Amino acid sequence: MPTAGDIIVESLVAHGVDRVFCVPGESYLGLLDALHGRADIDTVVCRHESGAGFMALADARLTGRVGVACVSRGPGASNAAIAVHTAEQDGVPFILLVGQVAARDVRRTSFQEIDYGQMFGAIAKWTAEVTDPDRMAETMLRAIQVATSGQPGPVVIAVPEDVLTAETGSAPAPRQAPVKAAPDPEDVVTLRRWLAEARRPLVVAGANLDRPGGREALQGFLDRWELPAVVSFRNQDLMDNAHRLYAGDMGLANPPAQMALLRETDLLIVLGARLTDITTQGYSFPALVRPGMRLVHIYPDQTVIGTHFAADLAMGCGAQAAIAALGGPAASLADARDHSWLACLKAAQQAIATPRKLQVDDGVPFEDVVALIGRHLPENAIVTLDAGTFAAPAYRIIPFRPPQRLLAPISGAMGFGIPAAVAAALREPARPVICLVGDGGFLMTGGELAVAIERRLPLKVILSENRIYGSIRIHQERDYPGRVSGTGFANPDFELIGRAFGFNVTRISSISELAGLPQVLARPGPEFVVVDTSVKAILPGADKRMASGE
Ligand SMILES: Cc1ncc(C[n+]2csc(CCOP(=O)(O)OP(=O)(O)O)c2C)c(N)n1
Repeated sequence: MPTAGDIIVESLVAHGVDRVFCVPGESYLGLLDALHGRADIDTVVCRHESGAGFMALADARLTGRVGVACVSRGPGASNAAIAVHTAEQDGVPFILLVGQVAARDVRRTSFQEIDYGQMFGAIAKWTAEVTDPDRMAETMLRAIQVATSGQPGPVVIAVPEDVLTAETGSAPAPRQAPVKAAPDPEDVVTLRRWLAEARRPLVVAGANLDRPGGREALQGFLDRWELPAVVSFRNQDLMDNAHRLYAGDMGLANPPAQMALLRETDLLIVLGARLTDITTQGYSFPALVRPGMRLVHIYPDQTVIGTHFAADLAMGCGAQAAIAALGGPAASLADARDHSWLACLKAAQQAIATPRKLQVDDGVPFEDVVALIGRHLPENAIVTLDAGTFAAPAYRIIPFRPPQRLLAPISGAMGFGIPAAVAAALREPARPVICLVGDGGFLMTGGELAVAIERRLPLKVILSENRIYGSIRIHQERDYPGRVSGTGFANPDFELIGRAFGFNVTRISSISELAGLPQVLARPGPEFVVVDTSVKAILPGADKRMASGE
């Protein structure tokens, strides 16, 4: 008879999961045993539960399936909490499987015991503790369904160690497709009319299009209906940034002139995005509560549309379903659109994307590094970013073009970049994977490069060394000029660290040395590049447009 642990594994496999990320614990030996010897599921052993969780999220974003991490009770689950939060913020389907104390000791304040319902109640979509092995299959079915449907997100399942090893007569959860909702036919007729008559329509394209076929559907929709689009926060890889209809992204602080242009729209179609604080520029675009233009919000979760901004059409369906239903225009739109406005939008985006020429004497402006990478990015590259000010130019300057991918923490979580790169290289071994990371973020999860050694992954890591928590120093200098506190640090020898992890190491200390970077990145093996990054280039006083990349 199968154990509850077997039921977990079989249910995951039935839903297409072929890889899980773990840090082991004695609390879930039964699950590890169920994974033993399975050819259909790869168990990736990580060094920190945050790394395991971030890897699961990056993997989920690349596969479109649920990401899975397995961790031990108390300490393991606590380390993994950042991935649960990031899955919630980034809208990524994620299951965190936690070994729990033995069933008889639950709620006795036992060693390493936590009530996960309380711990994760505010950030997980659902949390369950399974006390009956016969309910394991049902729990897995619900976990996968909740994690993948509507607004995808995190689910936490805790299973006492003795329940994991208990036998059950129940069958594993069979594959069940996520719920799909179709748009209302009357709304489709209305929106087709509005699309045909709008002078200055604008699409805000979001993460719901980050799934198989989503990018092609978006581009076709924009082309057919002659619609300019901005992408929601950190979703630059949804469309070709050089396309004439790409109008940029909703970032941490878009320039006022660009925002003034965007506000001229007479039809704002939010397509597969949530209207969160950054995408709405602090709930100012569109205006709370009456948007000031026709607002159409299309999103597969009815609980997040029409909640802050009154929508003229609130369509609770997936972006691709809406695009398919809308078809194409019945007549030419040549006279409908305000072409000078389209041109102004594109010009504004191009101005933002133009690298600045910064003259500094304290190292390399990281913007120069990013600009060079942008010019030489292989057409199938995957770029992973950590959180930090070094990443800010990447969102503006790198001209992403599908199938290139950007994996960045929408939640702003430091420590995401390296694990995401490891997971991406495991999932897409034929594609170049480049990780940009700061010296602060690297030391949070850089240990996961051990997985890259074990799996022989030819990662390219570019580490920005500026010896400060730069993003925070920028805010500090702005708010408390000259009063540096808690934002500087000393570093280990990163070249030695890179070598210790089996990388070929290059240091770039001056702008003249930068020219060799494309050749380094073109080499086949693992490369670790340490850049002596200028601080002067990012602090107030330099042209600091959108400098903070937190
Ligand atoms: C886990 C986590 N801790 C703290 C922060 C706050 N934070 C955002 S950016 C940043 C500094 C990042 O420093 P570094 O990686 O060195 O990059 P830099 O900003 O210097 O380019 C900090 C501390 C965060 N976003 N995530």
